This record gives sequence, C-alpha cells and structure tokens, in this order.
Amino acid sequence: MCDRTEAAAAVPGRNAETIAAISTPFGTGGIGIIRISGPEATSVAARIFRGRKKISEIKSHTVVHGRIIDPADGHMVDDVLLIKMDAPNTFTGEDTIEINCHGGIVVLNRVLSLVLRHGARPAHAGEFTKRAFINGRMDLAQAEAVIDLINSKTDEGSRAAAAQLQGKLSEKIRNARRRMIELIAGIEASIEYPEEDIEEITGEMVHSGINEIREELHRTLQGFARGRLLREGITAAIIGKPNAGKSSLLNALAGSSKAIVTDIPGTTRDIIEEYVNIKGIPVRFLDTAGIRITDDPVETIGVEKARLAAAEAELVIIVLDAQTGITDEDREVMETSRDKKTIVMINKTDIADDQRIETMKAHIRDSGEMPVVVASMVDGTGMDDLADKIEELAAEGEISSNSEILLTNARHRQLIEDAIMSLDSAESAYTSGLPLDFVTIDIRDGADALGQITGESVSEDVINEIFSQFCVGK
Ligand SMILES: Nc1nc2c(ncn2[C@@H]2O[C@H](COP(=O)(O)OP(=O)(O)O)[C@@H](O)[C@H]2O)c(=O)[nH]1
Ligand SMILES: [Mg+2]
Repeated sequence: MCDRTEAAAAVPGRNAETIAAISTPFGTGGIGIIRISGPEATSVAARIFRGRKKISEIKSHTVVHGRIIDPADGHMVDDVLLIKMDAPNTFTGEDTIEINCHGGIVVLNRVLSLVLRHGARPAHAGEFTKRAFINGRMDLAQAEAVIDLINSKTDEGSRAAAAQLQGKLSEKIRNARRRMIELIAGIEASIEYPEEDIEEITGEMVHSGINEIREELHRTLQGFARGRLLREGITAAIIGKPNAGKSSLLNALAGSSKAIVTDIPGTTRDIIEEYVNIKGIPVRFLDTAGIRITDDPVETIGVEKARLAAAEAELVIIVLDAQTGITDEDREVMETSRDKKTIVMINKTDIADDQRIETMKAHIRDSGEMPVVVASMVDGTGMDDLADKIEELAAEGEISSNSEILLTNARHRQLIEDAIMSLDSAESAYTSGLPLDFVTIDIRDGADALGQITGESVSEDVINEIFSQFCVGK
C-alpha cells in the first residue's frame, strides 16, 4: 500500500520526462491533435514551431497559429494551431501543449516523430490521465470515469460516467471513509486517555455509527446493476428456422440493410452483429443462420455458430413464422434456448389470420412462460413492444431506481462489498463484547477498502492495471 505521494515517487522520473502522443483516433479526419505534457513541453514545441510569436512569449491558455518545421532541413510539415497551457491548471497538472494538425495519419506521424526527436518520449496508454491522478488533478475513481466516458455506448451510460467524473461517487465514498476514521479516532482516544475530559464515545455510538455507514454503502451498491447494464449492455441472439425473418428483424433494428434478406432459406451463414440503443441499454444483436439440418457444409457451420451464439447470449429472441405456424424445427429451436431469458416473436402477422396467431400464442404458453411479441417486419408492428420486453428482461430484478449514483465499475463494487464485510465483522466484534480495539481493526480494514476506490490508499500494481486499460493519447 502507498499513498498518492508515494505512488508519485514510484513513477520513474516523474517530473523529468515529457511525454507525447497522438490523442485523436487513427484514420483521416478534419484535424488531429498531438498532445505534449511535462516540464519540457514548451521547449520541445518551440524547437519545431514557427509562429508570429514565440511560444515562450504567448500567454497561457491561448491559441496561436503557425507552422511545424523540421529543423533538420527547414521544410514545413504542417500548418497548425497550437494551444499552450501552463501548469498547474491543465488536465495533467503539467505544462501542456496541444498541436492541432491537419488530420491525416501521415502528417500526424511526421509531427509526432519530430516532437519525439526533440525531447519528448512516447506516452504509454493512459499516461496523461495517470499523471492527472498522480498530480492530484483527479482521484482514481474520476480517472476511471474518463475511460468509461470514452467507452460509453449510450447517452445514459455517458451520463453515469460524467457524474462519476464530476466526483459524485468519490464524494460519497470519501464521506463514508471519513466517518469511519472519525469512529476509529473516537474509540482510540477513549481507550488511550480514559481519564481525560474528552467527549466520551459510548459503545452505543460506535454501534449506530457502524450501522449508518453500512446503510449508506448498501444504497450506493444498489446502483451497480443498473450502472453495469447501461455501461456494458447485453448481447441478444436472434435465432429461428430459416426464412422466419431474423435478418429482416436485424435490419429493422439497425435501421438499414445490414443483413441480406431473401426468400431463399439458408441465406444467412455468418453471424452479423449490430449495436442498437434500446431504451438506454446498448444491445448487441446477433443475426444468425436459420437452425435446421442441412447437407450444405457451409450452412452446417453457420447453424453450429447460431447454437453457440444462443448459448452465450444473455438474451435470446426466437423468431417464428406466422405463415407456417409452429413446426418441429421451431420446437427444436425453443428447446435450444431453454433456461435462457427468451422472447418469442411471432413474425409475418401481416399475412397470417388472427386464428393462427392465437393458436401459436397458446402453444407458446404451454411450453413455458415466455413473453410473446406479435410482429411484422413489413409494416413495423411489434417493434416498440419488443423494445419494452427487452428492457424488462435485461433489467429483471436488477434495477433499483431510488439510487442516485450509478456505480458502473466492478472494482468499485468489490471494494464497497469488502468495506461492508469489514463493518459486519466490526459489528459482531462489538456485539460479542470484544474489546473496542478489535472493533477498530475491522473498521480500519473497511476504510482501507474505500480508500482504494478514490486512490487514497492503493497499491501501485492496481494503479498500473487501471491505467493500462486506457488508450494511448488519453
Ligand atoms: N410478409 C412478410 N414477409 C416477411 C416478414 N419478415 C420477413 N419477410 C420475408 O421473409 C423472407 C425471409 O426473410 P429473412 O429476414 O431473410 O429471414 P431469415 O432467414 O430468418 O433471416 C424474405 O423474403 C422477407 O422479405 C414479415 O413480417 N412479413
Ligand atoms: Mg437470415
């Protein structure tokens, strides 16, 4: 374990090294940004930048137009806008230069290699954010929110990450940890200076203190399931016999023709996937080959893949064809997804009579209580109903709407659970009449667990592990 200053000291040459990276995605864009951070940021940039003013003369947090020149041959590499930001009011807390280049990958690489040749070294994945953490610009939970924000796939997911980035989770955790430390301090004072005239902490106060903090942590934990759902989403496999309309469903969900639709059974062979936002939940839909017995070796592989996809998905959508009614093939498909969260979609209801649809519904009811959606991919019937049912199933028993903070990170959840366990054991030490210093040991363990969320007490391995999940340039 080490505190933040120790973690900082453990980073080699913390204040000596200036790092640089391309911070925009690889590929062609209108602009691309090279970010430089560290004590030499300004002087590195000054060696390759020619503008109307010298970089050293422009004010902090201003933009200047100029050119990047290769000093070796005097050739211009790009026409750029340069932003100068002096420490400490920068993302990393260090002197920072951002060069806005034209967004071609060749240009960006040339500018970056000039920057590297003139005194910076390549940044590791997440190193800018790691420096922001080490320099006290944000705590660990906030730094982790940066990754979540970048990776978020829906509006709600990004809102949860933004709240965490603002420090809402950190504030709650820090508050609980402070109360635990106050309890420990109170107990220790009453043990060490019993005769002094300090405010006496009673056993009852300790007991109710433990309970209050634990309640609070439980409430925070409740936001986890919903948070994870919004962040990670679910996978839904669309399965069924050939020609039922699986690919048509994927296309309707995607709003474009991702998958080939024909009236030839066995058209889809490979799995086609598409992310769709269903009521804030990112759902990865998999369109699969129709499940049937076939002599075609390629189609057989497709059928195998379909079964596998159904087995691995969190949710299975079985598409039935109302024109044919329920056949043996359908029965086999339904067997495949037993013990799974399943939605049955009766498709092609535009060309089937109501009697047939009712018979199918009754039949499905008999083979298990699966939610049924009556649909047509021709006129769009049933799409809203399908979205409702997906949300219900995805969130089943997991949504707690009264939790104001969405906990999205599995590491944080584990640590909060650890803290709750320590408080449980502090309570049982108290109720079984053990001396109060036994109680403090448990509370201290709990406070340590919470400190690992915000980074107040965390090992360097954990820090490295967290930042290695970032992309280079962030
Ligand atoms: N009338 C009607 N035809 C549909 C409907 N959904 C799909 N089809 C047609 O059924 C055929 C098979 O569709 P497809 O999506 O390729 O089925 P898949 O084999 O399950 O992927 C195509 O000719 C589609 O145009 C529907 O709701 N109503
Ligand atoms: Mg298909």
